[in-house]
Amino acid sequence: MPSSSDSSAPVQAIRKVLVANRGEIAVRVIRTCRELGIETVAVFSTPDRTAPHVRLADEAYHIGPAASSESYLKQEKILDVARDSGADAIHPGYGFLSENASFSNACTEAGITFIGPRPDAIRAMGDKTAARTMMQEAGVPMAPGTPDAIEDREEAAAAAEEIGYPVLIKAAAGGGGKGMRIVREAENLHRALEMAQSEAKSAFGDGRVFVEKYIDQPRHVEIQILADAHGNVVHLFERECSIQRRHQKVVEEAPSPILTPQLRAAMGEAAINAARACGYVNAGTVEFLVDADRNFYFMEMNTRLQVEHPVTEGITGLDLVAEQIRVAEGHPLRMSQDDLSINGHSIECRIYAEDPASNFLPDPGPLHRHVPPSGIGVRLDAGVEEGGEVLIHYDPMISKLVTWGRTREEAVRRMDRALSEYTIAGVQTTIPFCRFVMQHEGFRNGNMSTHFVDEEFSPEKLKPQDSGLEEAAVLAAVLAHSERSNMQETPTLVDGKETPTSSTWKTNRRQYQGG
Ligand code: MV4
Repeated sequence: MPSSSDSSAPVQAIRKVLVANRGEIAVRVIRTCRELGIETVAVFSTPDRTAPHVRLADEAYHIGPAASSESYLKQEKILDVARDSGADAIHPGYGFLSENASFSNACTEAGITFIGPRPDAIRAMGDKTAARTMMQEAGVPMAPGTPDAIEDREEAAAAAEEIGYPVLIKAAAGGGGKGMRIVREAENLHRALEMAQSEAKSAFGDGRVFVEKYIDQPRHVEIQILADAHGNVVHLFERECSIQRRHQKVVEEAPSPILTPQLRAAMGEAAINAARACGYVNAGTVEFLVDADRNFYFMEMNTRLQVEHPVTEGITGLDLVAEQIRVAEGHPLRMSQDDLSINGHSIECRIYAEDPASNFLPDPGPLHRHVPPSGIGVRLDAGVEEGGEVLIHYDPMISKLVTWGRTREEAVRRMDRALSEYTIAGVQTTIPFCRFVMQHEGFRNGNMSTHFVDEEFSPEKLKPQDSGLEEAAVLAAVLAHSERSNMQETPTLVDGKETPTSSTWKTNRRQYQGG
């Protein structure tokens, strides 16, 4: 067991968690709470009143209209619900308030445990130049670059000369690629600088930028870490996330097909040092770029539970939400690095209501049909269900399909099989695109970079049968289904119980009165 450097920190059991989120991640958190015997409180916007997370929680409170700014981002409203419902902790999920330092602080001030890092850690990692300086001091490998934001074109030109072209201009307040510009030649630097600064200013209200050596054709490899309040930090290996489109991940897997045990150990150690340097507590992710020669460079740290965490759960057998809760209660980690090992391979496909044939245009709408795949080695985390709706107000992700196999090949084949079973009608989805990826020779060989989608995918590569015959079969199924429900052959379910008919009432009354 890890040693405890601060044995005086109190352990405070969490009995009731408010989940400040919606969709699949809210469902994900509620499930673990239920397994742990922890009560759950859901919050919901008006169009989410019938959503799965509302039904699965023990209690649910309306917090406002559809717009996130008026509901899921309303700090005061959410804290009021926490107080009124007697919740002793808040889980923020990802997105929304999950990386909001002032919210983490406000929870603590209100005497409610924020299941996430402390505000100073969130703040330190939110400013990319501050994070760079901190990581430099901690000895975390980084691409050559300017330590601070650059003031003017002269400073930028001097820095770029020293670093060597090509360089990348990045926003200090950034992340997600906004305000980013590649510069291959000195003559383009000035224009790129101005564009990056104005884009950063309008996206983040902060025009500060810095310059880094551009790493060409990198892979995105991130390390999951877990840190307690006693100074113990472990890493839970890596996730390979190179299959992205416009900075949105589509397929993730663990372990990465390119890491050697030596590289894994070195990156794991670097990630642990990054977490220690900012006094990190909770689950977190340190993102790295890996170049063609397998050098790795710190990119940023995400101070939240990430969308793709299930692949790490797949290869470690851990429940990351359960570990987050234990750490938030003040327990020391229950495992040391030596207790951890990789078992098999896990892949996640994000299923979005987007049309891959039309430039991934979002296609929100009613889910007339949603038939999840199942079988050996298959997990589906969905935030919407058949009869529900993918709402236009939020992220159009429908679900995350996760497979596990003893080998990468088994996990890939299983994913392709599961995707082939997965039936959705009512909206266009990225299922055909994910099948394209699973069947791609480069992907099957584990040979991909962050340029994979741009370089390898075009709509005509989608299999035609994915839209033609299957759609007809689905339409037939929808018709058959609606006929069945119109005929009322099956009893209507309300809250998982049969609606009592007059005959069942009479039977029951007779039983009670006669008993
Ligand atoms: C880079 C890079 C190449 N060299 N930094 C994209 C989002 C932001 N978090 C950082 N990003 C990148 N930083 C250097 N020095 C390439 C990217 C990048 C990228 C990184 C990961 C996954 C997909 C990407 C797509 C385009 C660019």
